[in-house]
Amino acid sequence: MQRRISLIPQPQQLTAADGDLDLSTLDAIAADPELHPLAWLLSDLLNRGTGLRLTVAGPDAGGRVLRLRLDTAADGGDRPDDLTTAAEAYRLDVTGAGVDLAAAHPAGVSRGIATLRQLLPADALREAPAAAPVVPHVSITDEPRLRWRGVMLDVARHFQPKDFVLKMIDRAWLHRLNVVHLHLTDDQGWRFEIPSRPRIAEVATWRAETKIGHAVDESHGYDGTPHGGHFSVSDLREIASYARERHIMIVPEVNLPGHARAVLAAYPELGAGEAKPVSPTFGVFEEVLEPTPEALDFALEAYTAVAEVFEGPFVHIGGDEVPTTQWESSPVARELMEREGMEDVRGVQAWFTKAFCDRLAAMGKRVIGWDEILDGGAPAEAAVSVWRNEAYVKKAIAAGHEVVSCPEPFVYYDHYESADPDEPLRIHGLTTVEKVAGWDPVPPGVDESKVLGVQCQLWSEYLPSPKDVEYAAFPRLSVLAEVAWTDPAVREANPVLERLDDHLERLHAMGIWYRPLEGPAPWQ
Ligand code: TNX
Repeated sequence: MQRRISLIPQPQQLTAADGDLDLSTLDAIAADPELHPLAWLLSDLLNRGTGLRLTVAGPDAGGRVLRLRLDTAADGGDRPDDLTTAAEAYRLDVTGAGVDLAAAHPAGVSRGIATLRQLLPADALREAPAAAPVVPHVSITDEPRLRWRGVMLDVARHFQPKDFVLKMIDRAWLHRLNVVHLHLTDDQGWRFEIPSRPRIAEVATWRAETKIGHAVDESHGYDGTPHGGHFSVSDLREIASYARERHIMIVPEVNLPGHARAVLAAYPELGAGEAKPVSPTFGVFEEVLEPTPEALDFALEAYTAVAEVFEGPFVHIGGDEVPTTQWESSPVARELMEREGMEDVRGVQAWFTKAFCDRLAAMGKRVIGWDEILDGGAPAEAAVSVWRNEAYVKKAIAAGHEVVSCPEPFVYYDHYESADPDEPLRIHGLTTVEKVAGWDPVPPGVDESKVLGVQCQLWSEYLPSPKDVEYAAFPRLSVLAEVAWTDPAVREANPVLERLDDHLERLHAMGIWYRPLEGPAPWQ
């Protein structure tokens, strides 16, 4: 009988053999020069979790080694930066002779390292040398099903510190996700500095207090405590380089022209209405940018700031839930409508969308936006994060866009995890792990080649601290990683829920505040 090897995501092909390899019997990590940064990263991880010290040597090192190599014969795709599944494919062989990890592109080696981390005992994921560096003999051939496998952190509604963002990048990596989308701005806070606009850091990054919950009486439920925080330019750079080392793409989102109340608290002259403070409550607000050259300049400055720091191909322009109320009564917006011959006031958002897309394209970036950008202004090259229903997936594809599928019922992890009344307060909804495990992210009748992938959203209105975010994220994120990576037939043959208990040991070893499968934890 074959031994049981429990990994999440399940690799596409895995053959287990008898025996284990003790990595402490190896002489070195032998790696192609291009792979040395990954080799040192692996060496450091092994050291931290097991105490082992493996030095990094060149590709010609002899003896018994842990080998990382670029396999030029394999097809990594022509444009790895544009996301191809082939660029993330890898082969991993563990035998009595050592470890051989080969891929066409460094991104594939990075995914193979994530698998190798899971082959170690769970305790090797602790931040202390707690486990023996032993891995089972195995042969794995792997490649993701979908090109975009993401998690979105909402650092706007509740700020989350840089160290937590780095941890979440590491966790995304362990799950072979490749995208971390940062929702950097919203009505309740703007979370990165723009040095030429000092009032952002002074005003837009703080709110006087917060109201969580569905209290009917508007005068109740406020916590009376200021909340805020933001990333400096050097924080953003650190996040960018941490992600780059692991071949994780950061997708920065600056949400405009709506969800703009925080920045308009700092610069009310850019808005189409009266000045209001950074919002202490959640929901959809009227405050929008006025379609003036000054507001457009500001937006382009903000997009340029994130586009320069994060070198990935995508910038997210937001674009969701933009009320038109203020534009309806704004003479500037009316004048624009007349000048451009717009019949519908929605055209004002399309005007912004087009300007953002033009500027970002000139910088060599590809735009992605929430599905409201389908209302106009976005060229076919723009990708769409579809958060509403399947009809919008079809609408986006029919208009020539690629989509990232983000439907609320399956990937909004600010939703309840069960109907148990002891669950911590959530925004609404019900998304159990079983529901995630049973999801096929490519709906019938949809052209899979147009689905870039999937992404879970950790909207943080009801998730005030990193622990709350972890509790909401895990283990649903783990299951989603498998949905995104593993082919349907492989998933069917080896149900992810049967591997989840083993995986929770890993989450536990990493100190993650996950939700136990049996129900709400007493510490919540
Ligand atoms: C809808 S999805 C939103 C967010 C909220 C979320 C809460 C989308 C593009 N907009 O602003 O945080 O619902 O679940």
